[in-house]
Amino acid sequence: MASGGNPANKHILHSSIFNKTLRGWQGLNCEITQKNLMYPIFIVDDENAVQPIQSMPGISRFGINRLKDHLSPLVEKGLQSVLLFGVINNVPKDETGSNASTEKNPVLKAVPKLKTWFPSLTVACDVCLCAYTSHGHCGILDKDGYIKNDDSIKRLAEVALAYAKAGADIVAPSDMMDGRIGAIKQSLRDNGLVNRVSVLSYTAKFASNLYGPFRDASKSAPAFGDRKCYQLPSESTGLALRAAARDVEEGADMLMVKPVLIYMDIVKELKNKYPEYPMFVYQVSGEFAMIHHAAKAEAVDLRLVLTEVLSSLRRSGADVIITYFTPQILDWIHGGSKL
Ligand code: PB1
Repeated sequence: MASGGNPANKHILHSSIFNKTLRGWQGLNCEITQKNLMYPIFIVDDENAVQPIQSMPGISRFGINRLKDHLSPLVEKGLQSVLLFGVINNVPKDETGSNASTEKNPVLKAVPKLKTWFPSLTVACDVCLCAYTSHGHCGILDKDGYIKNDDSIKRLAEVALAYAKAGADIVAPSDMMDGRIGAIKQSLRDNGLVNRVSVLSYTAKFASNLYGPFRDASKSAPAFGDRKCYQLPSESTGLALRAAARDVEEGADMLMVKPVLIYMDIVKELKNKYPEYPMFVYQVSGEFAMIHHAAKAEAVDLRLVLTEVLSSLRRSGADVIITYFTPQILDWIHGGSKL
């Protein structure tokens, strides 16, 4: 027989998948462990509140006095990182989001407590103005309602610095203003914090229709218009590539694509282009709701479909998945079952 044997033998696939071990070897880079998860949490300014979020079943806003009880069992199951979002009900909102960087911001109160309660937990703070501005946009506006980019990135750097000074390990600007990464890095450098606070850039964040439940949860919907002048068009790969090149140039430590389920092509392209950067993906509120309601309607099995989605995100190049399903996933992992 010519060297190489019968070429038909090369195309037998069943011999690679006839048992669980063999199948497991086909996707070793798709595994999900605690280090691949970041848990988003809403922190509200009513310190004793637990407020279930109607549009995100099973998810609540927590007052600072209820956080320890909620997180302790999750940390015991190996939770390694959280992403904090502030929600203010009793604090005035204004044109520049002043209270994003005052002691009235519940996240600023929560960070030092979390670092004390859970020394091993990595704490990231979302940096944006929309939950603190009267107009609900992510930046500062001029009198005609257009973004004032330079004023916005100056303000965002102030907010990021406040979180850094409070003890945050990571600041994560989700605003999508041009140049905010450089402004935040410079502010951290000027304050002697650039070597111990990481910048997770929401690099390729699209003007998606999948943010509705979050905006309900954080009361951060724009009072008028939309965010299409600063979030990327869903059709654009080029702008995602340009955003990543910009953020890498300005010193981002880690990159992110958001949403993810319908943007995995972008994840793969950015991970291939920047393999030296941890790639985060954000399974946003609308994605959470879609999967939750499909499972509730018994159209899919939650655990099976979520496992398939998560391993697909890893296959596309995601290193860390920001997901509201984190508590369930920790339960499954802690239960010893492979995800
Ligand atoms: O889960 C989600 O939908 C995330 C929404 C996201 C939070 N970073 C933003 C999307 C939006 O409302 O435009 C909030 C913007 N700072």
